[in-house]
Amino acid sequence: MSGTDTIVAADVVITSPGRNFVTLKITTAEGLVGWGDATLNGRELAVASYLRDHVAPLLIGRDPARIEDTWQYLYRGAYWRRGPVTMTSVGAVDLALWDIKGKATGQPVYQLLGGAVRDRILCYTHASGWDVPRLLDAVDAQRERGFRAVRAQSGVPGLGTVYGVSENAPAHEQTPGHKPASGHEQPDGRGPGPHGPGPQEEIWDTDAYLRHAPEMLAAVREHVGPELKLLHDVHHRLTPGEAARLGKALEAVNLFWLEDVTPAENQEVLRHVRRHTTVPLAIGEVFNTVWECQTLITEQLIDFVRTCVTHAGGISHLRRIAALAELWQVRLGPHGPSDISPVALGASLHVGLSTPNFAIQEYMGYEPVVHEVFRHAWSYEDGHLHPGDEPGLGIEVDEALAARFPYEPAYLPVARRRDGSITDW
Ligand code: KDG
Ligand code: MG
Repeated sequence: MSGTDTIVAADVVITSPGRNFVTLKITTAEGLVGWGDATLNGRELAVASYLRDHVAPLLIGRDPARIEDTWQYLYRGAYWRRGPVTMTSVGAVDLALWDIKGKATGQPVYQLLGGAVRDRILCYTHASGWDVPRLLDAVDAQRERGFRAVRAQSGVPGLGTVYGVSENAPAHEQTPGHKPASGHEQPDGRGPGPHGPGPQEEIWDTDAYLRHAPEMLAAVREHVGPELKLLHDVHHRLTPGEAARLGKALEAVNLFWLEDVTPAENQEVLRHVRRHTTVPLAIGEVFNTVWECQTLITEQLIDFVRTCVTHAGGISHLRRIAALAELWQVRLGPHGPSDISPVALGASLHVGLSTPNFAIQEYMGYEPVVHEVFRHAWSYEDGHLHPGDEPGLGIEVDEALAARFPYEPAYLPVARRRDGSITDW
């Protein structure tokens, strides 16, 4: 890179090949193009506007090589800091600038981050089943695809859809991002909200879940034997006491991690959970900065930090979180659901290949058309991912194909307790 290149355009591409993705495209005077993911499931247009209306004008004329300075400019310079919309926008710019730096130097981004510290990145995928027999089939199917780590979720007896697991849902589900319910229909047993169109709603019953989860996970462990890494996601739904009880009940299952046991805002409660169980805890997919991770890391209240490269300020900031976590033997296991695009997944893999305390990458996979819109050098093989050796992030977006899939309003579902009150998602 000459150091004299400048950013001449910053465009936002919104596409919905089965689900919504927001992508930032930065173009330089020398003709380089960098891509960044800016997808925030269910709030996509807020990030698109933040980028188009508030960030893109500031980027024009800047030196694309000055990644850290641009990060500081958009974060500290904006006065209003943090939060998912801001940090996803900053993350998208950061990814696009690393992509440009890689293309300008002819290097894959992981080389610019210090080079590979491992040959490949362990990943985990999802298996879901309405009941235990169907869950075991789903787990077996993922093992046959080579996965050595599987997140197991099931329906709960007496409840309808539980976090995307419904009687008719495919075992290899996508993360929810449903179109608004019309107000009357009951797709897959889910009810629409009482106030007309909006997110689909599910009923949640903590007691029923706590009766079922230990039995369900013990059945999976017995079925798969000791080696498969098993994970389970609680989606922030328990109180500290309930979380401690669940952790204790799951100790014999030997989980790789138990995720998001309590709502992310109240970090103090993790001290209580830690006092009662040694089950490894993973938290942080909704965190956006190192400051939200600080207490959990420095007090060793978690074992894995789940911050996502695109929602937490990009490669530059995820590396800072990793550096802090390394001091406290906390490892990274970044969020990688189907509602972040293959651009973010690729960026996460460049961090993963070059960061010592990167433990595992979530990998749900994508529908075939998503792989066509976002062509990528990263690849899956035998339970592992690799970012590939193309310059930059190794992603090219087929803009003509992307344009054939216009944005569709979609929401994550909402969960209510049996008495009608809203519970954490
Ligand atoms: O958009 C939210 C989903 O990505 C999230 O709920 C999925 O919990 C999730 C996970 O661990 O992948
Ligand atoms: Mg999760």
